[in-house]
Amino acid sequence: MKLVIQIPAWDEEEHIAAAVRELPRSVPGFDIVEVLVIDDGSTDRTAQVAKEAGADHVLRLPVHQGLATAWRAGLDACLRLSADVIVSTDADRQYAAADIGKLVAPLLAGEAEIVVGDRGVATKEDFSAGKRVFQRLGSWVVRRASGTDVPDATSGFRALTREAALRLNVFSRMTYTIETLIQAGNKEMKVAAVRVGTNPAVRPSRLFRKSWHYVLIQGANILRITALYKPLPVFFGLATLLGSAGFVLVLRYVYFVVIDRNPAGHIQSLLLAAVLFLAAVTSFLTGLLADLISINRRLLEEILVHERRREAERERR
Ligand SMILES: Nc1nc2c(ncn2[C@@H]2O[C@H](COP(=O)(O)OP(=O)(O)O)[C@@H](O)[C@H]2O)c(=O)[nH]1
Ligand SMILES: [Mg+2]
Repeated sequence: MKLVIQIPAWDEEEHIAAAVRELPRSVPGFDIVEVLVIDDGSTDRTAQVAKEAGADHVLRLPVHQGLATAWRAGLDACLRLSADVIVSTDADRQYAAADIGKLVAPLLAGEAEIVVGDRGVATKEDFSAGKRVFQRLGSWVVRRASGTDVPDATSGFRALTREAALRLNVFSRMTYTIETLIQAGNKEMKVAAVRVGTNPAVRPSRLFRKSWHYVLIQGANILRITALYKPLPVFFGLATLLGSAGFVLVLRYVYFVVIDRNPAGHIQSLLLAAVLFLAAVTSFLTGLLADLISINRRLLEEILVHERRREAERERR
C-alpha cells in the first residue's frame, strides 16, 4: 500500500520546508509514504526549497492556476505515482501532520472513501468571530446541499482513496473543498470526518481575505454545484416559487373584483402576475434543459474516469 501526501503551494518558500519535514515517513497500514508538492507557478523558490527539504516529487505548474486546479493536478500526479491513498494538507502547517494516521484510519478500515479533518471550527480560537460564524453556517449549508455529515466543510486536510481521486472533478479555480463534498454526496461516496489538531497560524489566510468576498464566492459556488448536480429540484423549485407568487396575485385580483367590483384599480397586479408566470415557465424549461445537459456531463465524467485510469496505468512508475 502506498500513501502519497500532497501539498498545494503558492509562494510558500518561507514555510514549505518545515511543512515537508514534519510529515510522517511511516504511517501504519502503508509500505511506502511519499511527498508531492504542487508548485502553482510560484515566483519564489518554493519548488527548490521543497526538494531540498526532502519532498520526493515536485509538480511545477508553469503558470499560476489557482488552488482548485492545482489540487486536481496533484491528484492526477498521485494516481500516476500509484498512490492507493492520497492525503492533502497545507503548506502553512495549519493541520497537525501527526494526525495523518488518524485521518487515513477510516479509509484503511473500509469505512469511508473520503475523510475530512475537522478543526473544531465552531470553537476555534484563532479564527475571528466572523470567520467562526461563517464557517459554521457554511458547513451547515454544505451538509444540507451534499447530504454528508461533515462538520468542517472548508478543511483542506483530507484523505481519499484512489477510486475517489479518479472520480472527483473540480469545476472552479479558487477552491475545491465545498465543491468536492457536494459532488461526493451526489455521487454516493462515503464521506467521514475525524477531529484533528491544528497549529497556530503563521500568516493570514490567502483564501479568506475579505469575509464578504469569500462568502459571496462560496455561496455562488454552492448554488452552482447544486444546480449542476440537481438541476430539476433547483429550477422546478424556482418555478414553483415564481408561479405561486403569480397565483397569489391573481387571487388578490379576483378578490378585489368580487368585493369592490372595480377591477380597474388592480390591473397592475394582474400584469405582474403575468410576468411571474412567464418567469416560472422559463425557469421550468431551463430546468428541463439543465437536466438534459447534466445527463451529458454524467456520461463525460464516466469517460474521464476511464481515461484517468488508463493514463495512470500507462504512466505507472
Ligand atoms: N496551488 C495553489 N495553492 C494555494 C493557492 N492559494 C493558497 N494555496 C495553498 O493552499 C493552502 C492553504 O492556503 P491558505 O492561504 O493558508 O488558506 P487557509 O486554508 O484559509 O489558511 C496553502 O498550502 C497554500 O499554499 C493558490 O492560488 N494556488
Ligand atoms: Mg492557512
